[in-house]
Amino acid sequence: MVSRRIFIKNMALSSAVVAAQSLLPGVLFPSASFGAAASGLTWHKTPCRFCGVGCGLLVGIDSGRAVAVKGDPASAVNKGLCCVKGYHSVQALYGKDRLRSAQMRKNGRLVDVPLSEALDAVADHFKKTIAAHGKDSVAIYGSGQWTIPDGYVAAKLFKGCLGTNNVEANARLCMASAVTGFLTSFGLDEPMGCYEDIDHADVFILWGNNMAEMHPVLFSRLLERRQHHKRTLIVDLATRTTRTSFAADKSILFEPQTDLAIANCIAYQIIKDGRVNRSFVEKHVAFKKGHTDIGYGLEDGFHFKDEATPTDFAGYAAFLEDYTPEKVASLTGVSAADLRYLAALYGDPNRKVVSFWCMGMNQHTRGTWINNLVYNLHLLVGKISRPGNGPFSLTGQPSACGTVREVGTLTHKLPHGVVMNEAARKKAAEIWQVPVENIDPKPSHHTVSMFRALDSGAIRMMWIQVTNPMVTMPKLKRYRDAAKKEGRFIVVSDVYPTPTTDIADVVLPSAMWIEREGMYGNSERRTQHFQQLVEPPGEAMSDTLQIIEVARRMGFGDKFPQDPKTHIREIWEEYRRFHDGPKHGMAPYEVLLQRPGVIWPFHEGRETKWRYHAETDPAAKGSSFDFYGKPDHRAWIWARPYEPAPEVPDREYPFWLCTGRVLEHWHSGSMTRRIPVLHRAVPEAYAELHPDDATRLGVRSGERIRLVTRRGSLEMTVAVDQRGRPARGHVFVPFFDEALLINEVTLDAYCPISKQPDYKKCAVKVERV
Ligand SMILES: Nc1nc2c(c(=O)[nH]1)N[C@H]1C(S)=C(S)[C@@H](COP(=O)(O)OP(=O)(O)OC[C@H]3O[C@@H](n4cnc5c(=O)[nH]c(N)nc54)[C@H](O)[C@@H]3O)O[C@H]1N2
Ligand SMILES: Nc1nc2c(c(=O)[nH]1)N[C@H]1C(S)=C(S)[C@@H](COP(=O)(O)OP(=O)(O)OC[C@H]3O[C@@H](n4cnc5c(=O)[nH]c(N)nc54)[C@H](O)[C@@H]3O)O[C@H]1N2
Ligand code: SF4
Ligand SMILES: [Mo]
Repeated sequence: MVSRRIFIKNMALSSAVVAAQSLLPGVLFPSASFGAAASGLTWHKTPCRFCGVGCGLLVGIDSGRAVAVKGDPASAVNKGLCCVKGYHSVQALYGKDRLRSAQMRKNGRLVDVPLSEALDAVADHFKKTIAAHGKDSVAIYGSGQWTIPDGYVAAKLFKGCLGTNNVEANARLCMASAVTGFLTSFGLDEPMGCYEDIDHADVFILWGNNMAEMHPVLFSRLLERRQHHKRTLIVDLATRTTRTSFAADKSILFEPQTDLAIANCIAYQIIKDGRVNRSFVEKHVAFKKGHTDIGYGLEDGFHFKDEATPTDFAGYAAFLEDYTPEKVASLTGVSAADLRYLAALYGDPNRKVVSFWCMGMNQHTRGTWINNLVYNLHLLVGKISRPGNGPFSLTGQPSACGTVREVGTLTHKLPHGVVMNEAARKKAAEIWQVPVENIDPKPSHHTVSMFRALDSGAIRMMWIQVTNPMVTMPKLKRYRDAAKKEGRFIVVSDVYPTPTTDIADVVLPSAMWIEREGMYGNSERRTQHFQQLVEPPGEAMSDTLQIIEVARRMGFGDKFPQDPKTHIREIWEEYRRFHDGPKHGMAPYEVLLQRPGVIWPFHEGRETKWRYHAETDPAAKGSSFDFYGKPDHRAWIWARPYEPAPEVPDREYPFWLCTGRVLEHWHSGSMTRRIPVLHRAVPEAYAELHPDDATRLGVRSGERIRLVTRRGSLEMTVAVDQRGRPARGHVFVPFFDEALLINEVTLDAYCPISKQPDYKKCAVKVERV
């Protein structure tokens, strides 16, 4: 059996990081250091720049340069451990082609200009565009890699000052279904539990996430639990065999999209076996139905609104009659015995169960539904909100929670509440000191719609920060053509040249991570602060300051702090006013400075690790559970059916295409491909095939195939049994390679409730080249 430390060691070795400096004899990874001698080395805490696990790191600074990294032993998240990306993260600061200077497009070419000239041009162009086409012709598209202050000032400038709700972030591609799942089931966003659940659980069920590669340090905590607690079971439910499957006790493969039927079948069987926690359900649960046959968002101007209609336990049980193990087995490819086994695990009163998921469930045209359906299981058996029992939606990016979800950098959101709500608008207007009429009560565009509006011309100017949409949007060609249309003006803040800076009219060089001060918020509601530790290169400036500089040039200087030394503290303390109280209180700035992260709600000096139970949550009334996010103080079980994916394999396009990630690379690869060991480990994208399909097509690893979908085609190298193994009839391609843009062929269908696209499923033809 794989232990936590061996696992982390293997992960590093397999990616060719035999970096001697990070494998000192006798001690695993005390640190990784790069270059300079360790004479004047000083260590400083910061959260990791990469994934949503949010490991605490200590970065070694010598002569003004970040030269070493170790896991922070004081961090409750990783207790001194770290994965390959974390260890090498500081090298991402020092790629040869870091952007040091602003650029503007002149006669078709990007040329260097002084930063102040570029900022003037951005402010000017905003004013002109708004004057000519109205406030809703301008937009900002940000990221779950925005720090909390970045997102806060963006929301304040656009929603409060300019008066447009055209504020979105790449987390729409990532966490939107998680958000709508939480809101529909509980009325409040973000997990009720925390990582400590892992140390109390007996069973872990993974619903289509490759945790060994995507949340490696957290996954190692599951392995550690298993080592010390013999009855621990890890079950990997997935469409593809990955390193997670190999480390699991049981791997179950299912057909894409059929997780909906699996979850309903587990619920059916729990009821059949008499395993429902009757008293919990009677006291704390309400039953609802919504619309069905809800579409896929493929048409421009697509609109859908769900409505909850009440039902009851009997109605819900009758609905589940369609999901007997025998019926579901043939649809899903999972045996009836395995379906009953899963129900037995959830239903066993003597086992604590944690479910984990990430993009397999969120990037799903029924993403909201499948989130609801997994909550249903925990609610039926009352395994929720208590140590070791809980559904846990994992976040991808370092601050998808902290910035996008908590600050609310989405079209319908405000830092507290939604734009549609008058009280929320009043509160925002009061804190922002803007007239309440400035804040538009109507949401405008979600991400896909925003890029479609760039195409139609409804949006003319877009500022893109900390995201690389010309690699990561689905059905890419349409949205790239849109951005390049006559009369569109694109501003891009980045740290390296990318396919997105390639289409920009103005490029602003950004100060990255520890080159500025900021905060991130991770998957377990933990807010983590970091100081500026090194100087940014050239004229590079933080995204927060860029926004403040543009605001000042547009006449909103008095709305934002102007002192670069104190601005982050001032922004944080202003932002904190939105979240006062036991339901969402955030820690004061001084507390963040001292600790390696603080879990919110932070109330009267204490963290709230488990929400919705009176023993652990000061906002919960009574003596047990209180799902106070809903007006009836109950969590909602939803009857949601299985519905098929919009595009399924057929004669012409006989394979499923799934896309995703690998351990060594971060998304579009702009940072990790500039870290030599990570780049060498996985230098280019490839198409994984099942060995039987490879034989049938007459191709072997290293040979070339062409992938053709209804959107376009792409040639790449085949990989058989290297990193992962897709099921028969499936192809898997990672999206980190800007030279092999898999999003040229993906589909832009989305969940009608969350508006999150489904990058995991479309139909593809595979041809030997
Ligand atoms: N190394 C590394 N780590 C990362 C990132 C990175 O770029 N690199 N990115 C971070 C971010 S932002 C994110 S969002 C996460 C993503 O983390 P994950 O979601 O774990 O990773 P992906 O590779 O996107 O998803 C692949 C999985 O989707 C599942 N899947 C496919 N179709 C279906 C389906 O129909 N239903 C279900 N339930 N599952 C399905 C498959 O089983 C497959 O293994 O990783 C985070 N961590
Ligand atoms: N095919 C396919 N596509 C996908 C997905 C998938 O599974 N399959 N997953 C989707 C998901 S879950 C996500 S989260 C997105 C991620 O998609 P993106 O956010 O578009 O990808 P990143 O590579 O993380 O882009 C971050 C950019 O910010 C830059 N950068 C780094 N630090 C800073 C900084 O401090 N300031 C500024 N201004 N720039 C900085 C980096 O160089 C990089 O260009 O991709 C989505 N797209
Ligand atoms: S697991 Fe995530 S947060 Fe932790 S070191 Fe690795 S990339 Fe960074
Ligand atoms: Mo993501």
